[in-house]
Amino acid sequence: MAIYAAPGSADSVVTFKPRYDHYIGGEYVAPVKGQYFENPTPQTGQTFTEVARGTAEDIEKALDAAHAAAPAWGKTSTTERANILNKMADRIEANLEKIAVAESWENGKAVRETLVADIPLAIDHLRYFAGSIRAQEGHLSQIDEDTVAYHFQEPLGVVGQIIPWNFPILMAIWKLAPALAAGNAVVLKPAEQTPASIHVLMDVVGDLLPPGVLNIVNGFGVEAGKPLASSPRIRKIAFTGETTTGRLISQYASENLIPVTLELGGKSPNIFFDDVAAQQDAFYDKALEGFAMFALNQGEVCTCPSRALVQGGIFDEFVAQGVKRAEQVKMGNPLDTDTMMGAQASNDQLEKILSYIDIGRQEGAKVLTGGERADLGGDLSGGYYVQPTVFEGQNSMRIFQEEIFGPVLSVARFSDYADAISQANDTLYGLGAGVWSRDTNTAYRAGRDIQAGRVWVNNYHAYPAHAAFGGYKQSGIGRENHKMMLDHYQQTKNILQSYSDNAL
Ligand code: TXE
Repeated sequence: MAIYAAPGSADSVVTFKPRYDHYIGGEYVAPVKGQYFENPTPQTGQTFTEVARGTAEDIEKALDAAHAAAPAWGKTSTTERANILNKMADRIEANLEKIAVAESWENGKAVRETLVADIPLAIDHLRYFAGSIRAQEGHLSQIDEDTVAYHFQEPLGVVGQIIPWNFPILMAIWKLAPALAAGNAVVLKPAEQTPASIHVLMDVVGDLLPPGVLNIVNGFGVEAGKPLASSPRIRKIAFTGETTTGRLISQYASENLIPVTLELGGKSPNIFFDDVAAQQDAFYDKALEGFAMFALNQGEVCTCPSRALVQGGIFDEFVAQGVKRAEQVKMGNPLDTDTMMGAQASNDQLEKILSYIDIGRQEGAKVLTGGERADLGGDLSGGYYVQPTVFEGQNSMRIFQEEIFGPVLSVARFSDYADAISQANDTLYGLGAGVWSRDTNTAYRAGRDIQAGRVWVNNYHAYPAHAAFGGYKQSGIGRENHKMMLDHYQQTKNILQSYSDNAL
């Protein structure tokens, strides 16, 4: 049993169990095959707990529990469901520090972000969907004098959700809040890199939901994720992860003819027009901060602004100052509240990032800063740390085209508006983008011309619950956040009623 505390109050002490089972039907259930896997912290590389290694048999058990719970849960009033979601939000808020520390310990991300972003956003998301479901109104069509078409939103029933490791709690809540608000029962599989913090969350909120409404099966992608996503017993699958995995999920779903929502990879352009440097003022400073945002969450964000496109007139000076800003990103122990960038989430991810840094060098891109694994000394020597790295190169290079998912920025120059849009759209992906300009017409036009589901104008990396989020092109299908997401977890029942006794 391990206890870890962040600097702060006694509330931040987390006690991880030595072993986590699956959470099925409101209780912890050992895996049918009796196997467990080790879970290391990226901070030091040391194992701190072991976790049930789920298989198809465990998924079946969870689906049994979900099917038993779904009919009654789907018939609860929207007020009742909203109250439960609000209570979940309140409990998380009361345990915010503990959950933030757990996530930071397990994922390697800086606790100052989990404290002010990941967990508060999760809380707000629950409250937003508690409000949205109560505000949802049906539609009525007046067909003729005696005939009315009613439209009811009904839950889908039992749904599957598979999430990644980069925002373990927030990704879970992004998917759970609308699914539960809409009246579905859920089987969720967390990423194998970050299963424990979800169980810290379940210890806090699990008792608020009727048993079986929310079930968590741990395990690996092919062993536990595939049997869930390909099960004929789910009515929808929601997935966040790599684009190649998303393609598989889509294939499984097509066998069962169920809807699928996919939130996949990205290679987001961050475009800085010449007028940004018209004055060295607060706006300019904000733009420099936007440039350095590639290091947020160690670059492990699907919308990481990993390609900076900077106009020729300001390129040299702006990039030099942006690099200085990146060098001020303080790396360190993720549990120190002044650390801005912590450890990569896993050894695999560390190796992937380092291999892309090699690829960048081999392609002839110039390293402007960073470019190495970081050894933070002491206990942290075995941790998965990488220096924030900036390359200068061309958009055709692999480091501009392939998702690295680390603190690695690739910078290229553009000449004019058309060139900016052409380079920005020269990618398989279309998840996020940034546009920085003092000229509102240029900024607006760029926002419309970029093929991406989310374009931040004069800001970046904001994720309010009521702004739709999702991908164009190979970055995904469907949207998350915003009340429009309820549509992904509901089906429409139309009752076409005649109020006339006249013959047909
Ligand atoms: O992703 P996977 P990985 C990108 C990022 C990263 C790369 C690999 O570039 O370097 O993907 O990460 C489950 N059937 N993103 O390997 O494999 C898996 O267990 C069912 C971007 O972690 O897609 C985990 O729960 N499920 C991304 C989840 O899918 C399967 C966030 C994600 O794992 C499965 C994460 C299968 N066949 C990584 N195979 C983003 N868009 O934010 C795997 N899984």
